[in-house]
Amino acid sequence: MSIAAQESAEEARKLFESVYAAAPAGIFAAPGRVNVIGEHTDYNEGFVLPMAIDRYTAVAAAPRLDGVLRVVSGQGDTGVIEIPIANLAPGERAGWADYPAGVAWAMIGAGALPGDFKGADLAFSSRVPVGSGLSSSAALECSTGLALAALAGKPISPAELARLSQYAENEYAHVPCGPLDQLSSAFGAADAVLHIDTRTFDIAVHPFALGEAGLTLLVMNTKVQHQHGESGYADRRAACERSAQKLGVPALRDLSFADLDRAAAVLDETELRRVRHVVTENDRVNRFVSLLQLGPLEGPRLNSAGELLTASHVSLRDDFEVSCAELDVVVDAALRGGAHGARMTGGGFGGCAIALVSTDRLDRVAETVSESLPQAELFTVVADRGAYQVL
Ligand code: GAF
Repeated sequence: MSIAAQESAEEARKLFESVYAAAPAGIFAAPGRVNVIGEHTDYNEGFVLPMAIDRYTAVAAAPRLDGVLRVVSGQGDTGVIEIPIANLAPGERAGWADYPAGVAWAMIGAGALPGDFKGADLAFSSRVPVGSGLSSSAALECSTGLALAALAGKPISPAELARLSQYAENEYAHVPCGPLDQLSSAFGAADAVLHIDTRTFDIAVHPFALGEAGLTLLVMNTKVQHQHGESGYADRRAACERSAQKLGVPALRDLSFADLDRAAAVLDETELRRVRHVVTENDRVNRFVSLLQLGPLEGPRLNSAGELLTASHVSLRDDFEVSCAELDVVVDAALRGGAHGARMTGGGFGGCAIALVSTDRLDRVAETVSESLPQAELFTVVADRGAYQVL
């Protein structure tokens, strides 16, 4: 049970009852995520280390019998959107409803919903900030998938939920994301980070009870909105795939430090920097996990962990070039204020950064960040459980 999920569930229930004038058959919740380290490695079949956070999208749901999917969100001003199931097909992007519609479409196509699926009423309420790099779309997708599967009486595994949610985002919403966000939302665990090998989808769960170690994870939302579909995300992904091809490997995951000299002879200067980020970032993820395996983050281990986070940011800023001025400002300010390490999290081009902070320095760090970027919204997060049926 997650208190945060229950709060969102209650909001979704109220919305459902006021909009559809009936009681929902069930309420489901899926979290956003913070990626602790391992950025832009997932579509290179590399390593990531996310945690699900205590910010959820909840959906109250009930079946329909007339072949219509109706969706409404407490956060949007679009009112109720009606989508005939027979019309579900990828096309022009139409807004937030593409995500639940895409999941229904993907599930029907994969047999996770019956071919004669008769529709549903869905009411969403979310506390995951939209477009801020905390995976609001994955939370929307995974909560939808759980709800529709339950309404149809066909249970869905977390792996299938993540896979179909990513498929919907790629093929229906036309966002070329990797599997990081959906795996985090589906598999998240309280007080734990997930060490995911995105080639095999093997997941190792490591304790990450920061509070017990006197640590806090601070999220710094720059309020600069990103849009992966329209940003340089697709460009970065294409550069990685092109570089792998030029180097004759299935994915950049297959390169080590030793390959960087060879890469310098084959790639142009920009491609080389993109590749160097991916190779060094995979290494940083695995070094971070090694530190966690040695015990709670304290003393020299804490310093090393903080250095890895900051090195990740520098690499994303300089080699991968997906940071932005506001992200750099909050990261620098957090470090000046005494954070152990800080970095942008998620796809970049805006959105959020995170800082690993000793709890007794939290006020000082927050003050320094607020002075440097007054528009920034600051909040703390803990690792919470993945998608589940709340009621
Ligand atoms: C976004 C994408 F959706 C993920 O798949 C991942 O590539 C991330 O950016 C960068 O690590 O969140």
